[in-house]
This record gives sequence, structure tokens and C-alpha cells, in this order.
Amino acid sequence: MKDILTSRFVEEMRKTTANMYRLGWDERNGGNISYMLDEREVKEYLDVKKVIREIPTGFNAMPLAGKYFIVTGTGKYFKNVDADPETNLGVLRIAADGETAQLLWGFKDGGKFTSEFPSHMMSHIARLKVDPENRVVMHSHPTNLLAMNYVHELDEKKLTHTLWEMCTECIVVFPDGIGVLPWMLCGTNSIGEATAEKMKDFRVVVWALHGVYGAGKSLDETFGLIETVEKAAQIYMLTAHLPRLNTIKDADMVKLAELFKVKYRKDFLNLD
Ligand code: 2HA
Ligand code: ZN
Repeated sequence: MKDILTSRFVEEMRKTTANMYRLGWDERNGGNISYMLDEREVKEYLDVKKVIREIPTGFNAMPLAGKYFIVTGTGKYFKNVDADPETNLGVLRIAADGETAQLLWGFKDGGKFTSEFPSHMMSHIARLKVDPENRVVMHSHPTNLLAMNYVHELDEKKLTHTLWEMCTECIVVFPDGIGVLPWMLCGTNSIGEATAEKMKDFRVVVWALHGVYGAGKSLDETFGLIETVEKAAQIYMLTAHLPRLNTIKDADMVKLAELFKVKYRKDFLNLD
């Protein structure tokens, strides 16, 4: 059995959480990540028959039964993942009944998965129906996007349109736009259900006055998605109080979307 600390997935989780912390998106215990793993890859590092602990999922995760995930822990700081992955991360399998998570590695101090586990697992279920290659759900508190929540209307079309206008590549990177949930109590099954409902249409979902959820095929792609939204929000926050002299036109965004052959939300543009 190979040492799990040398695995690609632990290495990627260490690098991603460190990057997100460095960017100031994940203060204290802010943010959480879940990454669906390939069973064959997990078996290179772990005896998957050896369950350390069983942890109730708190909801029915049956569509993910038998699936393996590496997830960040509740109350754990992204800042500390790199130095101590075995305490701050866990590898688990969803049991056949969908009601239990079987811990195979990690959460060494007796900890458990992120408080946002329902939102993560429900989002995986929703995204896998739209994109069978989806593997990652990522939650974060990016500074400029959060600031923008206080000064920009939280209407999906208006918010998406403003962000698309801020960087030329935005419409290519998130052509499906930004879903928005109103402020809701976090850590609950209700916010999980609402997030998953939005994830049917959007890979990026803003939790008003809290943060963002992103989904994608890999940690790199999902990080890049949130990074691009955050960059656009930063340009907005740097310019919102200044007279606007220039802007990317909707007709130009159409040209970009057509060149890169992305399926975009036409109804989020103002075309005549
Ligand atoms: O885990 O970000 O939404 C800390 C959070 C909760
Ligand atoms: Zn949060």
C-alpha cells in the first residue's frame, strides 16, 4: 500500500486550500471542499474494508452510495491543511443506505466532515445529472464577490451581466451565468436543497451575503472558475464608484461565446 500523503488527490487538496487561504478567500474555518475520487485510485493507498468510524450524513445521500470523497473537516482552517492534512481532511465512502459516511482516513482528532456536507453532497448529485464528469464542489468567501453582494442587485441576470462585462473571458468561463440564493441559514439541509436546485442550471451559485459555491471536473477547473468570478468582482469593486467610460458590449460577448462555442445564457444579455 502506498503512502496516501504522496497521492495526487491529497497533494492537490493541500495546494488548493493553501492557495485559497493565501488569496484571502477562506479566513478562519471559512470554506469547504469535497472531491469525488476514483475507487481504483483510493485502493492504491487505503484498505477500503477498514472503516475507522461511521458518521451519519444527516440526509439521504443514496444516489452517491459507494462513492468516495476527500473532504475538508468541520471547524478546520484552510490555513492548516497543508501542514497537517490527516487532521484537517478526511477520505470517506457513502454507505449503501446513503445515511452513513464511512471514514477511511483522516479527521485524526475525532473530527468530522464540513458542516456544509448536505450542500456539497446534494450539489454533487445535481451536477452529476447534468455533467457525469463533475467531481468537485467548492465553497469559499471571496472578498470582492462578497463586497459586491452589498452594493449590487442580487438578481441573477443583472449580477451575471455585470460580471460578464468586467473581463473579456468571463462569458467563456461561466457561460451558464451565476445563480443566486437569498440569505439563508448555512449548514442546513434546506440550504443544501436550495443550492442543489440552482446547481441544475449553474456551476456557480452565490449565497447572498455569505459566499459562493462552484462545481467542476477537477480542483483546478473549479478553482479557476471561482477565481475568474472573483477577478470580475474585483474589477467591479475597483470601478463601481468611478464614471464608466467604456464597456464590453453585448454584441461582442456574443462573438466571444460563438468563437469559443460555449452554450451561454442568451436571456442574460440585452440583445435587440
Ligand atoms: O465551514 O464556510 O459556510 C465554514 C463555512 C460555512
Ligand atoms: Zn461559508
